Amino acid sequence: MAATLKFIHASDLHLDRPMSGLTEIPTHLYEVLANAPYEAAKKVFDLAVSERVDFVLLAGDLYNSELGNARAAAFLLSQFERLADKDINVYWCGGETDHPDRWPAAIELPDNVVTFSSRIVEEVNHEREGEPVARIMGCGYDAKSRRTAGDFSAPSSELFTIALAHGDFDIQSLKAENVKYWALGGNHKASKHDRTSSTVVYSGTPQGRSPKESGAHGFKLGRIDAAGKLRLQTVESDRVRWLPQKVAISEGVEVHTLKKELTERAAKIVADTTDQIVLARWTLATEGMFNPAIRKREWSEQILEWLRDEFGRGDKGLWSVSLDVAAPKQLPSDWYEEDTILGEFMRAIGRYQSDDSLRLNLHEYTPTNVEGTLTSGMSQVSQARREEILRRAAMVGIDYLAAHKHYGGDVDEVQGTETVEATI
Ligand SMILES: [Mn+2]
Repeated sequence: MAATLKFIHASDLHLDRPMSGLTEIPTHLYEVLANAPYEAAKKVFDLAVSERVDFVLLAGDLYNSELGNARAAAFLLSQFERLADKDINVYWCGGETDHPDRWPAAIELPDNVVTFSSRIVEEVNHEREGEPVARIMGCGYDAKSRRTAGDFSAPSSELFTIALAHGDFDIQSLKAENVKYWALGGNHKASKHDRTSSTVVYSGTPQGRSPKESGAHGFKLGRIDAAGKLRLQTVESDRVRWLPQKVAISEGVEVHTLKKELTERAAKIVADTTDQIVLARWTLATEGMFNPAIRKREWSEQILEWLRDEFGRGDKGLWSVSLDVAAPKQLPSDWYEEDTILGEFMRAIGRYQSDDSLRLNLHEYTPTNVEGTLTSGMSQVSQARREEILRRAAMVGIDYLAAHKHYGGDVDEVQGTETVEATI
């Protein structure tokens, strides 16, 4: 059945929020990174025009109205005007950063833009040729009181009813009857939750900004048929994509073997993406006996440079941000027996590794004014996390106390040392 109503749902454009998590930016990526939020957002409006949707739902955090960013406001205005030309409405509810009431007074929003900034839920009908075809219930962001399903309660209607809001909602409570679609913003990761009579959707941000926002990002295209059935499509719009890459290697890996493996992985990344620049953070997780050679900074720097030369320059789409060799699972057992500060340290670590009842008491290292939830979070560490923390702690100590074994001297000589394997 042909769609009788078509809409786009996007949120968290954060036009003026830059990329983070890069310690150095190669010159050929300056412009791509600076423009990525705008390019991603433009895809939202481009699709609205090419699909001739009825309206666009923008669920907050479009830009930061406190910063008074002229480029962001000008961009939004020109996109809104494009949509006005095509008779496409915009329903925009305020988020944490973009109170619609703080839109520059000197620039008038076109008539096709309907804003929701009040903390009270407001209701408008979307009309086509003078006839209402959908009902939109929206409100502004309210940091203090959490909205509940009750705020959106509405009498039953023939009209397809949409709730538009920004915030961290208790999804389980959002089952207000008569609301078919919840167009939510505030979560940068997209998610969809099917409730008995409605669909709750966070569209996510069209462009991930940091390693924490890894993976594909985009927005939603919804189609409602004459029977009122919703079909939802995810549209990828990110120009730059963070993708963590974990590669399993053996401690004794040969560089040419590793390069072969990385080449295969790189080919797969490029094949799996279309026009994105991928920002890869590589972690080499190791198996086997501790090999100091692969933990020399020059070793990982060389591999990183090779990755960048091979796949990252020119118009190639894979930029390797960093390459880390994970803490080893096994260390030479005689280090635990030495009558040195290193030996003392390793024995202390070993006690924590072999006796799970010894608490890490990480909260003792936080400032006293830290919130209670964070403190209690730190006192509850999973087994896997505990092992990882102890391995990393061991590596920090080794960096300071075993520099002569680790980074100094001849690598082959160190490798040749007879050691009994100890699992830590
Ligand atoms: Mn946001």
